[in-house]
Amino acid sequence: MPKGLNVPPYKIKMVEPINLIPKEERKKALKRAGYNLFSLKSEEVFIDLLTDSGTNAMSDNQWAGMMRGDESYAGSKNFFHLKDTVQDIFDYKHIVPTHQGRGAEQVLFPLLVDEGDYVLSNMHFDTTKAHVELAGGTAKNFIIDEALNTDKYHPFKGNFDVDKTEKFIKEKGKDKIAMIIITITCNSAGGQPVSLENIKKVSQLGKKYDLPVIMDAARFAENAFFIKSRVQEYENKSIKNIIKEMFSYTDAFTMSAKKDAIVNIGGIIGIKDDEELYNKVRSQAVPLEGFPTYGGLAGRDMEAIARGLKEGIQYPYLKHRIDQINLLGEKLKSNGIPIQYPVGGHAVFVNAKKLLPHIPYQQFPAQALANELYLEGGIRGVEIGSLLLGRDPKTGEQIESPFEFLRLTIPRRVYTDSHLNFVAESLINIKDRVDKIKGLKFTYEPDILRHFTARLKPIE
Ligand code: P71
Repeated sequence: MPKGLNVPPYKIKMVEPINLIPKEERKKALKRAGYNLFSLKSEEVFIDLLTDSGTNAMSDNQWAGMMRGDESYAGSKNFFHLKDTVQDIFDYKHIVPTHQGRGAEQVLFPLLVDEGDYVLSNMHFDTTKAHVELAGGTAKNFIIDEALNTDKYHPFKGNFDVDKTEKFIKEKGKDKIAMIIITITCNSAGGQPVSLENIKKVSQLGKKYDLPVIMDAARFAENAFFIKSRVQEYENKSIKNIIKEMFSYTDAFTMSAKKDAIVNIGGIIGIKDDEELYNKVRSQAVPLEGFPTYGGLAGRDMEAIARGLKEGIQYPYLKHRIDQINLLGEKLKSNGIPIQYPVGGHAVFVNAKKLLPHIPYQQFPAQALANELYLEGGIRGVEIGSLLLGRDPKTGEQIESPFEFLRLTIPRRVYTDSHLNFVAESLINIKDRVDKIKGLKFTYEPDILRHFTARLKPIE
C-alpha cells in the first residue's frame, strides 16, 4: 500500500444511522444527565467514544457463527471451539468462559487474594482494583516514571518499574503479596504497551518470590502489535508467535473479550497448566458465572469470541486500527492539544491537566472537557482521572490521580477516518476557549464506582 494511505482491510455491509441533535437539545440533555455522559441516552450522542469495550462491529464470519450456536447447558461445541482457539493462540491448557472481564476477576481474584494482601500491577484498571479490594486486598501500581510525562516518547510506557516493585516485595515480605497483574496494554496509562523484556523481568520476579503472575489480557493483540512494530528483533515475527511468547511468562489470564476478541459481550479465564487452580476456578465459576462450559454466555457468544480471537490477531486489521487512532492523535498533537504520546492502542488520551490548568483535580478537569466536547460536536468521550479514581477508602479524601485524561476511545471497525476527523476538528474548535470551561462539583455521589451514576454541576 502506498505510504501515508490507511485503507481499511474490510468493506461495510450493514450500517446504523447516527444523528447530531441540535446544540440546544445537547445542552438540555447534558443538564438532565447531571453533567455525566454515562447518563446520556445513546441517541443523544453523535459519535460515541465512551469505550472500545463491547462496542465493536462483528464480521460476517462472526455473525454466521452466531447462527451455529449450540445452546446445550453442558459441553456445547462452541465451548470446545473456543478452548481449541485459546490453546492454539496462547498455549494455555484450560479456559473457563465468563460473562465479561469483571466476571473473570470475581471468580479468580478471591482464590488468590487473602485479607490484608497486596496486589502489584503496572496499573490496575478500575474493575481489577475493585475486585482486589472486594477480596480484602490493596492494589498497588508500579508503572515507570516515563509514563507520567505525557510529552516524552517512550516505546513501552506500560512497563513496570521492576526495581520499585522488587523493593516493595522485600519491604512488605513476600507472604504479604498475593500476585502480580500485568495489564496489557496498560489502559489507565493511555493504552500503553508493555515490552516483552519487561514481561519477562516481571515473570522472573514472580518466580523469585513465588508469586503468581496474571495477565489482564483485554488488549493482548494490540500489545503484540506494538512489540512487532517497535522492537527490531520482532519485526519479522508473527503476531501469534509474539502472543505465545508474552503468555509463556505468565501463569493465568483474565480477559475481557469485549476488546481485542472483537465481540459485544464475553470474558475468559485462561490457566496455563496449574491443575489445582483450574479445579478451584471451575468450582467457583458455577455459583458466580455458570457451569464451566458456558460461564454466563450463550453458545453463540462463545462462537463469536472464538472467531473474533482469530480475526483480532490479523496483522492488516491491527495495523489499520492502530494507524487510524494514531492519525487522530497526531492531528490533535500538531494542533497544540496535549495528549499521551506516543498514541496508545485503543484510544487517544487528551491531557486535560495540561489543557485546563485552571481547574484543580477536585473539580475534574477531564470531565469538564468531556462535557464541552459533547456540547461542541455531540461526541462522547470518557474521563479517566480523579473522578474515576474516587476517594481514599480510609480517609474519605479525594485521591489525586496521576493523570487527568479525556479518553477518546475508538470502537473496532465502527468509525471511518472522516468521523475521527470531525472529532479532531471539534476538539480543536474548543481549544481557544478552554479557559472559560468551569470545574464541576457533586450534587449526588454514590459510594462505589461513583463515576457511572454520579450527578454533577458546573461551579459558577
Ligand atoms: C474500558 C473498559 C470498560 C469500562 C469500564 C468502566 C467504565 C467504562 C467502560 C474494561 C476492562 C479493562 C481492563 C484492562 C478489565 C476490564 C473489565 N474496560 N481490564 O476501558 O480495560 O472488563 O468491562 O469486560 O468487565 O472502557 P469488562
